[in-house]
Amino acid sequence: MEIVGFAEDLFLEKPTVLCQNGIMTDLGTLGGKYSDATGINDKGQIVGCATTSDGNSHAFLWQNGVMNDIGNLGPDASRIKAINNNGQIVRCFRFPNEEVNHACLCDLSKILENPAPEDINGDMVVNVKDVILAATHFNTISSGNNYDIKCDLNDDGYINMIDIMMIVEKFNHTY
Ligand SMILES: [Ca+2]
Ligand SMILES: [Ca+2]
Repeated sequence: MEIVGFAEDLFLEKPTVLCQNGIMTDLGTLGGKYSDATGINDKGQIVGCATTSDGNSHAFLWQNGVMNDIGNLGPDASRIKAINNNGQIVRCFRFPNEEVNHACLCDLSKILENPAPEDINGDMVVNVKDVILAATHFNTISSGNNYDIKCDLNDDGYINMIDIMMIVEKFNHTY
């Protein structure tokens, strides 16, 4: 049985630990003082969030003894919650001015390939230009005309408000 979570030490620093058969392994952080795991799969891949040396919270993937930074997921409500054996993650996020959490299934390999999918036009900043670009493909499906996979951020074969809101959520983010 494998369990992940954080263990507090005397300095109130909270690195994530992996507990395997009673043995605790410190997974470390991304350079900051805190990390927390939210999911583990049968392959031993672990996802969660950790602070970087500048104090920002980033999502991480831990595998084969190494913690990989997979980017800033935006506001606090945006979190990776789980990972399955196919490397798909459950991501939770909130639309602005809403109290309800939404969840979507995303492909982790795609995030590792392209940590800045919301920057659709590739100019290293997420702004209204990316929203407009996605809006020109609004309400299209993967089997139809005018569909652009770059705009289908949650990869569900349909470009709709969820994809637009995923861009808005990262608004003004620079890479
Ligand atoms: Ca952009
Ligand atoms: Ca979509």
